[in-house]
Amino acid sequence: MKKSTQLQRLLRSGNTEFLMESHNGLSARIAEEAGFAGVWASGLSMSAALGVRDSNEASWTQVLEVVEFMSDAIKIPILLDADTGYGNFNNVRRLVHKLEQRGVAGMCIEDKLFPKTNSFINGEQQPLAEVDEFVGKIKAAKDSQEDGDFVVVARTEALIAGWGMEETLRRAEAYHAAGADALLIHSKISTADEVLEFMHRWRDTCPVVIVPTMYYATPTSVFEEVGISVVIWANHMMRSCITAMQRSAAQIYRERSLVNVEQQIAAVQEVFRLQNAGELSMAEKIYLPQSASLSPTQM
Ligand code: SPV
Ligand code: MG
Repeated sequence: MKKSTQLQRLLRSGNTEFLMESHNGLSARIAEEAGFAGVWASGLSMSAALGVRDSNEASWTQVLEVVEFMSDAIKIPILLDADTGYGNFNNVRRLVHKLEQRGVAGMCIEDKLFPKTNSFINGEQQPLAEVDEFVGKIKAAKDSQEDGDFVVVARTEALIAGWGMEETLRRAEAYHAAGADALLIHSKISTADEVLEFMHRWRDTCPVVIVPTMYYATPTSVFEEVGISVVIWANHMMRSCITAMQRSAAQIYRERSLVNVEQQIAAVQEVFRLQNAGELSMAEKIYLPQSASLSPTQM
C-alpha cells in the first residue's frame, strides 16, 4: 500500500493512532522497529540534529534531503513538519511536488510567518498568518498534489499565540473548508484542557492531531475518549539521543577509557544490522565476480 494511503488510513482509522518523532534515517528505522505505524519528521529535531535552531536556519532543500534519507530507510509513512511551507503558496506547491517524488506521505503546515521559530520559544509573541493567506496555501497544496492520498495537515498556532478558543475554532473551520485532511491543534499549557475544550466544541468532521509535549502527563485514554485521531510524540527520539550521548561523552572523557561504556551502548554489529549490511553481503555474492582479481603487482 502507498505510504500516503497508509497515512490517510491512520488519520481515519477510528482509533487514536501515534506518530513517533524521527530526525534521520537511523531514528526512523528504530521507530519503525519499535512498532510505530508512522513517523513525524520533526522540524525541531531535524534542526537540532543538524546543529542549528528551529528557525528555518536549515533551508527547505536541506530538510528535503534529510526526509528523503528517512523515507528510503522505512516502509511506514512520514508526516513532514513543513513549518510554514517555507514561503508563500507557490513555495508550498513546489514542496508538495518534491515530497511526492521522494515518497513522503504528507506534510503539516502551520499558520505562522516565515521564518518561524519553535512554538515553545516566546510562542505568544509570534505573529500568525492571515487566515486568507494560509487558506490559499492549503488550497494550493491540495490542488497541486498528484497523488490523491497525499496528506495535508493544517496546524493552527492560535492557542500558542494566545488568540483564544474562538479564533482557534474560526481558523479550524476555515482550514477544514479549504481542504485540509486533518487539523493539528497545538497547545503549550501543562494540561490537556485547551485541546479537550476544542474537541468538545469542534464538530466531528475532520481528524484532529495533537502534540502533547507540554501536557505529557495526560493519560492517553483521555485522548482516546474525546476522539483524537493522531497523537504525535514530537521530540522524544532526539531528546533520548541527547541524554545518551551526553552520558557517554562525559564518561569517556572522564575515564579516558572505553571499558566502562562498551557494555552500555549498542554493539557495532547492531549498527550494521540497522544499516541492513546483510543485504549488501548477499548482493555481493550475486553481483560481484567470485574470485577477486589481483593487481599485476600482487601476482
Ligand atoms: C516539531 O516537532 O518541530 C514541532 C512540534 O513543530 S513543537 O516543537 O511542539 O512545535
Ligand atoms: Mg516544528
